[in-house]
Amino acid sequence: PQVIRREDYQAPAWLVPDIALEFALGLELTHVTARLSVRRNAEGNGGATLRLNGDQITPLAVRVDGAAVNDWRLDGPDLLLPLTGDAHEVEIETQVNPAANSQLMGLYASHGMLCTQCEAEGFRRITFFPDRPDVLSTYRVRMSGDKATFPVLLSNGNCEAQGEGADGTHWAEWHDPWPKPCYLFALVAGDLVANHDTFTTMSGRKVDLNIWVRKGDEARTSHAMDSLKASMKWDEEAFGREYDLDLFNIVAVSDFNMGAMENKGLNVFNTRYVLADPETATDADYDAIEGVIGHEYFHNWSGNRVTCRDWFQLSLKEGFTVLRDQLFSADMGSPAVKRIEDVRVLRSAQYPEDSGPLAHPIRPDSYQEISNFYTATVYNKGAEVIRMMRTMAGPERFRAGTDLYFDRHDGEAATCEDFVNAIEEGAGLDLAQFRLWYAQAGTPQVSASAGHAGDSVTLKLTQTVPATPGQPAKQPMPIPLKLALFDRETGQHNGEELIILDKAEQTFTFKGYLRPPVLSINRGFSAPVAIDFERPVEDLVFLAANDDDPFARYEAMQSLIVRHLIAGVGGSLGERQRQADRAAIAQAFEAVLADESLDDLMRGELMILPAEGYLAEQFLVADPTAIHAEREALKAWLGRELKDRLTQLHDRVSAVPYSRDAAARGARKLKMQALIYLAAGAPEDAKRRAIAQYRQADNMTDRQGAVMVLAGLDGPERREALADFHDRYSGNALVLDKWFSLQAGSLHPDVLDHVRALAEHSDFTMSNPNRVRALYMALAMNAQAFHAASGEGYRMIGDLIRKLDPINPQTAARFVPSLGRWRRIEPRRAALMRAELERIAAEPSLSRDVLEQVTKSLD
Ligand code: B3K
Ligand code: ZN
Repeated sequence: PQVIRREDYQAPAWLVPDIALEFALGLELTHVTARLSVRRNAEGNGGATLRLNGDQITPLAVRVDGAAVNDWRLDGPDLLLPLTGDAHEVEIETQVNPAANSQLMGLYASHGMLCTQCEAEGFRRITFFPDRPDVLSTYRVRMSGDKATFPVLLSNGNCEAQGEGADGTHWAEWHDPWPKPCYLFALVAGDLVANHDTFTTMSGRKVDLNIWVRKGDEARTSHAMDSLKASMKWDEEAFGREYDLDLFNIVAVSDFNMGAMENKGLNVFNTRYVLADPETATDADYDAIEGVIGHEYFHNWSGNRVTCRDWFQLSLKEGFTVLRDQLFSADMGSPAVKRIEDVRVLRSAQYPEDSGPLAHPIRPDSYQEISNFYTATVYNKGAEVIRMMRTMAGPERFRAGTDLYFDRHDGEAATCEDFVNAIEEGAGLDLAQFRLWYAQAGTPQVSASAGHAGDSVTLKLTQTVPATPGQPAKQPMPIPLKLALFDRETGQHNGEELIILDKAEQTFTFKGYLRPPVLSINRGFSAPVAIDFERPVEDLVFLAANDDDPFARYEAMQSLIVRHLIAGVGGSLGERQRQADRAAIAQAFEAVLADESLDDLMRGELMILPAEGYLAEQFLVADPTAIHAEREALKAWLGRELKDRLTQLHDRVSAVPYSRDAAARGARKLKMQALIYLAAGAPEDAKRRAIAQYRQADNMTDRQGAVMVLAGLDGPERREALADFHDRYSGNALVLDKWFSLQAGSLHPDVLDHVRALAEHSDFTMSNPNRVRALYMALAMNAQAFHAASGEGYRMIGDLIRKLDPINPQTAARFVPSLGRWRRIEPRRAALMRAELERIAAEPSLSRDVLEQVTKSLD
């Protein structure tokens, strides 16, 4: 397989300042004429040949400066065209079949509409073009098609003309004044209706906003619209970024490979990040919509106005934009809860990536298929790395840095190095050593130990960055750690400090402490590192009750639980210790339940047990079933021990009427948590409560929560609830996705049988990525089912990958990492996982996507 390397970057030989595209639209046949004005790049050192990328397309005609030519040739999928001068007009005709495009890359059909997805390399499936992000062009797009089939015709920028054609056709002409790389091109044609609104920018530009959906879905777009307007306002205030066109369109499509896409002026969204009403969307869905709408909107600056030079720089736009959407969501809701959620995602999705066979730095050095690098590392760790710069500089100086970055690179295709330089200069930071965070993969491990003598506290810290594939030896990195030293008696500290650990080993001294204080470290999760701090349980109990940093408080509770569960799984937990630990954990829970200073959203957060994936990370070689059992046992014990408190809690919050305010959302979150513990500790009681909650539910959060609990328990109520849920929402694809997920992710012992039956269900289809993920991602993340001793869970995911790969390689490849973690799993299961990977590898014609992931996982 061909390996693309970062160090091999070369400036493009030819530039394409302008492109005019003409589409004769049809669901089964779309004819494309592309007129490229090409100019030899003074900075490039290519020859006289113009290389245009293609993918599963053939040229119908090639013209240079108006005359047909035939001295072009194909080099694999690419078209090579010899040119004599320095500037030409190249015209190429191609045709595609959107209905047959099951990969959902390029131009494809979905429910009778046409839409595009070009990032990263989908444009080359539409026409021949230098498909690389450092070739920026101004686009003129003319499209025509049957008016009844495609009443709405959209592309980037502004619609400059439209009219009627012959035989019931019509046409529209769009022009985008902002030069952009082809991955930001978009076209949509279909029978859509819009929720229309306007937003006036800080300089007084009135922007028309449209959210386009299929008929009948309009009523569920108001939250998305509110989120869009809030994003536009927030970016002006928080980053000084203003919208730059008179029109902003969002289109919702139900067949989509990922969440959404930031095409200039025409964002295309997965319906699941647009449509919401209380009856069909959970509170988590509402939050996700706000976050994704924000994320795509923020890309207008971090990604579109300043784009990436090459795909190795992906984190330049993604890491930064994730940070921006995190800060936005924090400002819209609870910053404390948002921070905890972000860290939970990082730990359960990114840490395993960083410690597995697919580990890569946030700026990778090589790839075979770029689609495989839209990862939690590039996105979420990328955001953490930029957040550290912000922490070190402080928000104001960081803002000066981002201002400089946008200013300096507006209209350019930039690199991560450009970003770091701008922050360094604008914020006044020395980031020389910090650049290692872009280059080194692996989660740094920090060990801490504290001593006390006289009035001084000494904190000894060591760091190691683990070896990762291709990177056997690492250098120490600067790790910014926020900390506070609490007096045990007063429960107070003298202010938060920021220390930078930038050596392999370092000691920090703090004076003025007559009593040994309790140390709160990595507050706010100031660095994405794992901290190993041996300390007495009392200190954790103290912090869990007293820490004024909400993240640190959560962290103390988590540590208390993590260390107990690890000892339990490792078999090193004596009965006395088990009782003592449990008592401490129950005490911490009681404190959380009783603490009047906490709001319910935060209270609910503090009650969530550490995820199994994160627990597995604590072991060199994990036994997922043992981890699952130990965690369930603690849950059941807490459910029994705190039964009265939990039933009181469930009663209290069940009385809170539905609204979207924080108090009511907090109530619903606690309702869920209370039911989860009761289901484990007092199943009969929980069943009754869940049934009542299901019947009374006037919103999806409560209804889904009740079904989730019932789906894990046995008995006729389970069947009844699932059947009712299915029938009630049979016309709503997004809710049916939940119906699949709830069963595949349930605690029921027969999940594998359920999944097997669901795969045959008439509502299941391999052609819709949401549906595939709903069933199979839920299974892959359900430890007890996926890791069933028989290996059947592995087999089902392996079969899925083999079956899905020819249909949709990008989505198929997303399932490989679950099997790829075999090295970190106990040997018997590891062998079964490996065998499954080998069975996939033996397939005769794997996609580049799956092949890369599988071979790297077997290496
Ligand atoms: N930039 C797109 C992701 C495209 C993924 C292509 N495989 C969405 C986003 O991050 O905003
Ligand atoms: Zn993004």
